[in-house]
Order: sequence, then structure tokens, then C-alpha cells
Amino acid sequence: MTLRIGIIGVGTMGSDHAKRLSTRINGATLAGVCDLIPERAQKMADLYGAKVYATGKDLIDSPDIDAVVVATLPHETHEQFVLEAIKQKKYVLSEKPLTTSAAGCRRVVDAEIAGGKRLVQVGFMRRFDQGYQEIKQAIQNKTYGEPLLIHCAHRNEDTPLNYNSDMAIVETAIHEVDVLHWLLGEDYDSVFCFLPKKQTRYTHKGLHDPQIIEMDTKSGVHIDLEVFVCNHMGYDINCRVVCEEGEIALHTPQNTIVKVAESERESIPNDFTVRFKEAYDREMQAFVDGINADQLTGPTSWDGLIACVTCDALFASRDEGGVRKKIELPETPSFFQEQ
Ligand code: ISE
Repeated sequence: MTLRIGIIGVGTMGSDHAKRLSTRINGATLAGVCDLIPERAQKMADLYGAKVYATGKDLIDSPDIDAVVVATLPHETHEQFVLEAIKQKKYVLSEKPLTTSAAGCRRVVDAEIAGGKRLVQVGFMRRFDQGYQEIKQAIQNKTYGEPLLIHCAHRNEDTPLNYNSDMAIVETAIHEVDVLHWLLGEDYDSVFCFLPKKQTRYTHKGLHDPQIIEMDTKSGVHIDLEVFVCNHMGYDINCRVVCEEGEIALHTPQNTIVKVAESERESIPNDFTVRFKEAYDREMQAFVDGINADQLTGPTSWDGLIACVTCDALFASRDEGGVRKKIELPETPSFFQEQ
């Protein structure tokens, strides 16, 4: 059966998902779209032969839509649509962050548990990236001994003028917050965020750029992360895991290297939809396959909650001038332990 999927919010991410659903994903089709800007929705509908819905609720409630993708901005709007999908017992893929606070994620988690069925997948797509998967394998198999340190940098070429310091944590750094504890297979013990005095001249009001994050896991693996969202260079994602007997690092996928004028150049993508195209495809295929098997396997709303608890601690650490904060995670409900 071909699943009829509806997308709420067709900005950068939603339109990227619309294209992937219409052209590269097996077992599903783009059946509906909705956006606060009607022309944007109409454009997607015309391109891919989907129906335009006036509101997100209309799309979710429609008998012609089997499952939903939520890619709205601002991210706090995800919650209302995810809750509506749960109410209608429809599977839903929510872009990350699930919401922007632990309290909001808790409401989603509670609604999902009350409904008695796992329906939510959260868009932590880095778990589907081949580079991160190879690193996870090496860690699990102890190929290079125990992991000791992880050095990361999350760099965006530029951000819009409304992008602020909190967003650089809960919308940007949240990728590392999620993927690193998943890589290591353990929880964080404490986190720390501090603002270096020297900032880029390309930053703007409300954004301190760069920010520095440190996270320590329960077993003592130490992580440092540079979050630099106006780097004026490219979309540059680094993750280097130092183990007892070797080091394993992400490498930006390349098809060609150019040697010219006594130099050798590798390209850096300009945004995340290019850098992680395959990972986004695999994430969406896993969502569709999970629905067809009636069992989702991707990141859960509980993963969404854990990430937001960690981001809330990072905000507190930063706002208190760089105080180390303990991560107090609620006990994992059995509903998610079985996943
Ligand atoms: C965006 O939403 C993403 O998911 C990107 O991976 C991240 O680098 C960017 O900062 C976010 O705004």
C-alpha cells in the first residue's frame, strides 16, 4: 500500500522532505501540504500533485492523509500538531527539536503513552548518517579501545537575523546533544556552556557567536563542541572520537578533489540539506517502513525529551556564567524501554 503523507510547513526543510517523498522514497507519496504562506503550499502542491490544506489540523484530520510530517517554524509550533496527530492516531515525523522545552516534550510523551501506541518519530537524522553509524560500530566493537574524548564543531555558514543564542543550542547543538550520547550508548552526567569573549564580527543582536559546550558522560567520556553559526565558510560538521588505540572522525563526503594553482581543494557544502541528503533520505525511508510494519524504529519522543532536558541545562549553565550543571533525567518509562 502506498502511504499518503501530508507535510505541515514547507519552508527549507518541509520542501526538501516534499521532494524526497515525491521522488526518492519507496512506499509513500506526498498527498497533502499546508503552510502559513499559501503560495508556498500551492507551489509544492503544483510541483508534486498534492492537495493544499488550509490548516495543519485540517491536514491531520483528513481521511485522505495516512501520516504526517511536521516541519513548521518556529519550532515551538511542532507540539500542537504532534499532539493532534496522536489524537487522530496517525504516525508523525516531527522535525527536531520536538518542541523547544523539556516541559513541552513531556506533554507529547504523556499523550503518546496515554494513547498506548508509539506514533512519534523525531527528526534526529544524524543517527541515519553513514559516518556516525560507522563511528558507533567502532565504539560498540571497541575497535580502537575505549573512547576517551570527543572533539566536535558544528558550523553554519550564516543564520537569519532572528537566530539567537538559545536557538544555536536548541536548534543547532541539539544534533550533537542527541547523536553523541547515542554514539556512546550512555547518558550525560553533566554539561557546561560558556561564551568566549571574542565574537565574530558577522554576528547580530541576540546571538553570541561562537559558543562553547562541554558534556561529560556517566562513564567519564569528555566532549567539547564548538557551535559557530555565522562562520562565513560553509556547513562544516566535525566529530573526532579519540580512543585508547586510535582516532575515528567524520569526513565530509566528496566526489572530487580539485588540484589547481599549487593547492588541493575539497569542497564544503553550503547547507545541511546537501551535507546530510542521504541521512535525511534514510530517516524518511525508516519512517515509511516503520509505518508499513506498524512499528516505528527511529528516534522517539523520549529521545526528544532527553535532548531538551540537556538543552535546558545548557541554557542554565550559560546564563549562570558557565556553571557545570548535573543532568537529572527522569526514569525511562517502560513504554520506551521496549523500543
Ligand atoms: C537546522 O535546523 C539544522 O538542522 C542544521 O543541521 C543546523 O546546522 C542548523 O543550525 C539548524 O538551524
